Amino acid sequence: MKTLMLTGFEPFLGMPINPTERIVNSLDGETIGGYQIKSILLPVDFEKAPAALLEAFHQVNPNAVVSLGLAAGRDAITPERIAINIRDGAPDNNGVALEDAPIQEDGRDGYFSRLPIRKIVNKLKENGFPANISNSAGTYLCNNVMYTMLHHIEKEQVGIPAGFIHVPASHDLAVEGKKRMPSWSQRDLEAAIRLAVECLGEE
Ligand code: PCA
Repeated sequence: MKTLMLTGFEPFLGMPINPTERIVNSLDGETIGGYQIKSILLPVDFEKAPAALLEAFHQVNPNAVVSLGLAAGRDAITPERIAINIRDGAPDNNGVALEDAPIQEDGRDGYFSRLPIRKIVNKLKENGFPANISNSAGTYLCNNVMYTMLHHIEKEQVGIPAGFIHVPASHDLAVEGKKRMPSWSQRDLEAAIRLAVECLGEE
C-alpha cells in the first residue's frame, strides 16, 4: 500500500492548542484514498522543523506528503498555492525571530504546490466545507516546511505529490485562546482533511 506522510505542528505563539496536532494524531494509521497515513508532529522551530521533516521523509519514504498548519483567523480550509524562499516575522518556540532571511541561500524564489489544490477546494465545497486556495502561506514555519519539502522533492527528483494546507482554529482553541477567531469543530477539521487526502487517491 502507498504511504502518505501527514505532518502537523505543536502549539506556538502562546496558543494553548494546535488543532493540526490533534488532526494528525487522530488520522495516524488510517487508510484514506488508498494511502496509509503516517503522521509526524513538527516543532515550531526554524532550525529543528526542516531537519525533523527531512529525517521523517527519509524514514517513512512516502508516496505523498501533506503538511498541515493552523492559520488562526482564517475561516476556511486553505490549500496553499506557493511557498516562498523567506523566513521572517514572529519568534519561533525557541525565541528565534528572523528578518528577510532566505530558507535556502541559492534556492529558487518559490515552489508551487504539488497537490491538486483546485480539486481539493472543489471537493470540500461539494461536501459542505468552506474552502479556498490561499496565495500566501506566510513567512513563518508553515511556509518554511512547505518550501523545504518542495525544494527537496525538486532537488532529488522524487516526483511525488506534496504541499501544504492551512486550517482554521478549532472551537476549543477559540474558547481557550486570548483572541477572538473563527473556529470549526475538530471533527469537521478532521473530516475535511480526510476528503483532501481522498483527492490524492483519485489522481
Ligand atoms: N501554523 C504556523 C506555524 C505552525 C502552525 O501550525 C504558520 O502558519 O506558519
